Amino acid sequence: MPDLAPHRLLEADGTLIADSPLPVERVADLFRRMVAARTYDRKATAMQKQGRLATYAPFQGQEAAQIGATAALDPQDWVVGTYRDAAAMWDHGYPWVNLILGRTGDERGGCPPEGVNVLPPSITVGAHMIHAVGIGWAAALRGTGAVAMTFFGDGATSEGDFHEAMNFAGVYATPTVFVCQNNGWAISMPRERQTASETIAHKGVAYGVEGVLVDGNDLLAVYDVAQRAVAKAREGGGPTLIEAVTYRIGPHTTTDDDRRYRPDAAVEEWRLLDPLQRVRAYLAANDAWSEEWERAIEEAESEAVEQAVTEAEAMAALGPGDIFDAMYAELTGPLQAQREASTGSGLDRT
Ligand SMILES: Cc1ncc(C[n+]2csc(CCOP(=O)(O)OP(=O)(O)O)c2C)c(N)n1
Repeated sequence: MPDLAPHRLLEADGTLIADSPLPVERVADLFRRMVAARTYDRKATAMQKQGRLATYAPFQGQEAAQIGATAALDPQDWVVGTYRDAAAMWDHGYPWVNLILGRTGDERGGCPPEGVNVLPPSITVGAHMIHAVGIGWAAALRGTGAVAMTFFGDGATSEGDFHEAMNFAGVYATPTVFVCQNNGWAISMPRERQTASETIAHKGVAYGVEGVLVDGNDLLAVYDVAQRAVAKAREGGGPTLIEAVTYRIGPHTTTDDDRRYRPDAAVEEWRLLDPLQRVRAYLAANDAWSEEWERAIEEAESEAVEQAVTEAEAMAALGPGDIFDAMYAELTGPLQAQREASTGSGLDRT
């Protein structure tokens, strides 16, 4: 049975309460990545308001849950996440430009560079966990040693796909690490009404999958449990279900008004548990942080995101014929005819 007290290594004030699984320099590098991710999140939210992105799902408050977990992966491993997992995806190599294209509805966003083992974000809640199990199973059959890590929310654990994925992973002992970011909400549905399970980590019991509860706003604790789960999966020990308890500070997406269903006070309470502030305080206590350094990271990343936006906006728009070329290796007769009809219609802008 999972422990009911979430695993924690860093207190909210940055005090380390047990041995750190990482040296200070490595923690500083992970902090840099968290700052970079938050810079992207802030800019993407602003760009949506300027009408340059369609909708955007902010992940503020969940940086430790995502980057603490992906930090435990090797490049050969896979990340399979959702619309809210841009930090995890980017951290594992998915370029900002692809994420931005995806948010403008441009399908090219879903095609990362060769060798980047990250699937495009799943908008269908829960469906991608099955893919992560399949990827892990394939890796096990091929003996590559790769692990698939999948990210999803508390709401996704009420989907049938979650149960199918967990069941298969348990039976076949696939190298899959399930990372549930319990951020308190599934749009306007609070966690208490989502499931009667005491914790989400407990849901592993029924499938013979080890469940682990962790403070999702504690970078070191998330890394600690993730690296143990990844090592276990790589050695053939099967899947783990990690429940990272965190909070969605922003609205569900830029189309949501969260003030209509949750009190500001709750959000303010969680702001005090900010995952970046915790690591900042820890690094400062170890003489490994300065305001100038953090500002320089923000400026550099802001510039990198600007460049990605310029690149995305400069791309020629897709034409009707492109869907055929992107979807099929070979066109059947009727599809060929449809392609010709669409590109000959004068609508093709390529
Ligand atoms: C199969 C499916 N059902 C419903 C939706 C609509 N929907 C989009 S996000 C969401 C809530 C998901 O909540 P959770 O899994 O907790 O993730 P979070 O958004 O909090 O990160 C819902 C119901 C969807 N995209 N896919």
